[in-house]
Amino acid sequence: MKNSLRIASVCSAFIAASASVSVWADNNVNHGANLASGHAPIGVMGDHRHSQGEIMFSYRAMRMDMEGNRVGDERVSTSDIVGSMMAPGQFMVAPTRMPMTMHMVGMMYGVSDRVTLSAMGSFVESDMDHVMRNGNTFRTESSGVGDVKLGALIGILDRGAHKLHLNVGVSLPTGSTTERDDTPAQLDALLPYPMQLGSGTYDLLPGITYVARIGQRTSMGAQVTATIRLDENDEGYTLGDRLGLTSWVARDLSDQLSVSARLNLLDWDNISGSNDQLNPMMVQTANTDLQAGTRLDLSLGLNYAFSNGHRLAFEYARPIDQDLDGPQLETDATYTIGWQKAF
Ligand SMILES: [Cu+2]
Repeated sequence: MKNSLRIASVCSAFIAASASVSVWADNNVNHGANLASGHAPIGVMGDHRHSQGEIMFSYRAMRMDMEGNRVGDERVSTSDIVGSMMAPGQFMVAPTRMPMTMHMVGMMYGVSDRVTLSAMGSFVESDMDHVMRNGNTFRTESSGVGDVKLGALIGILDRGAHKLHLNVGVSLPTGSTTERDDTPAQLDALLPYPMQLGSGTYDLLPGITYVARIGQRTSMGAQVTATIRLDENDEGYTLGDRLGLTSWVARDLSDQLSVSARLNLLDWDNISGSNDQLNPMMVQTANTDLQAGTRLDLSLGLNYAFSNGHRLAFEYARPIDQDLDGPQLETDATYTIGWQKAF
């Protein structure tokens, strides 16, 4: 992790921690769960619990745009990546662009006032555009179901306007790790790691979430989550572990509408092991040592709570800084739109 990112991450943690301490004394009886800001920005998962017997359905669509490459925090051109001849650190092919869309359908159920269970399924669609050393371009595509995530939110503190819960979960390997498509080099070629739909492994999803209300019209929260891979997949590799740290503030403009700002720090490791059908000299996306990175996003969001209980929300995230083991495609923007309804 580069210094600027380390500093930014420490700062965001401190902002969240100091805000938490400063509002600790403020005991607001109105928990504000029905206000627009009673739910976190839509990009945050597992932020709220439900009361006993309550059930919630949700749908989210997340679109991530990646274009252009980086090594560390510096941009590199595709001509630098492919070069004019085979040289160390250069590749036959360079990816130029990858839009990815994930549709997520979720359910939450309050087993008790303290414990909420959750389940989420997803459908993933990705395209990747490439340029070859000779200047020719081509596109590969993959789509299908992603990994299913099961979890529980376990309340550990509920004091007036302050709530703290543990997130425990597991990701099941329902997404494919054997997606194929045609390339100029080979018909029906195995696609590289970022174009696969699942991890292929059972993953542990631990986390901790703090949310609070500050006065009548403001909410805030902070969440730390991790993805820990428990085994090796059938193809012989394990995706890198992931760590996420996020903190947000939301303000109700009316009972229905809130606006939010959020910092989100993500850190992910390289792949261990490898799929020996992929040639790491061909393209960076097939190289297990060029997958790790750290990114800090700033997000702006809107939550709208209809009086009949339906909720709509939108969040737009843009990286402030990213540092990638590269060459690796950089992220330019993430959009999330979602619907929620509790019964
Ligand atoms: Cu819910």
